[in-house]
Amino acid sequence: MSDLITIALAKGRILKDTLPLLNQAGIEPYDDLEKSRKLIFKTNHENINLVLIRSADVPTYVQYGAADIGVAGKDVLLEHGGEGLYEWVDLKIAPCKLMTAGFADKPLPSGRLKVATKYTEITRQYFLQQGRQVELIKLYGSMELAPIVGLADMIVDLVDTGNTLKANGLVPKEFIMDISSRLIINRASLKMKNQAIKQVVEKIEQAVEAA
Ligand code: PRT
Ligand code: MG
Repeated sequence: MSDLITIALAKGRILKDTLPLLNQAGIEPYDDLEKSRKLIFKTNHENINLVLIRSADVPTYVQYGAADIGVAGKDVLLEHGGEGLYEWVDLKIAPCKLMTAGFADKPLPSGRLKVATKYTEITRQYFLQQGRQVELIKLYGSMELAPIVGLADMIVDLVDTGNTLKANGLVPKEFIMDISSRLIINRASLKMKNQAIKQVVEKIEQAVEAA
């Protein structure tokens, strides 16, 4: 009998891109993950379960072994720190860029810049590397509002089409990094359930290559 493998999936836009990969990998949940209100799902593989959680919680589930495998955005992984897990493969899904953004024409203040972001760890690193002093203002969403109401001079956020920035009168400025979702594996699970993990991961890797 094969070890039970739990895969943690992120709700929302990452799930949209993950489902076709899982399908291609031959891992099929019995329910419609995008419609169901359940949090745990059985699949056509008796030893593979899926759990559906908030994107930012995926690394935590995998770190503590509550899930053996997970799908998480690189942004979320960098903020988490990656303790207890391996970043195994780039799934090349849910791609976007992490950028600074602000007003097109407004000159920045000469003193310490105020930067509003959900991504405080990455942002701290970015400005530290550049030797620029900034004041970080942690927000949990709708960063675009911060410059408009004078809370911050600029923001750091994910940009895809640029439509959200544009709709709020902002423009992308400095490119920080490319972001995509990664397959992560609990370190202990990879040792203890090696064969079962490898079987699942190989299926997904093949699906990534075929995509
Ligand atoms: O929304 P909620 O707080 O419930 O959860 P979440 O934001 O964690 O989940 P969700 O579904 O938004 O997925 C977030 C993950 O998807 C991120 O961690 C990224 O890895 C990935 N991703 C890819 C994105 C985007 N593209 C993206 N464009 N996450 C967010 N955005 C947002 C961005 O923050 C901005 O508000 O979309 C807006 C910009 O998009 P454009 O197309 O207008 O530029
Ligand atoms: Mg979101």
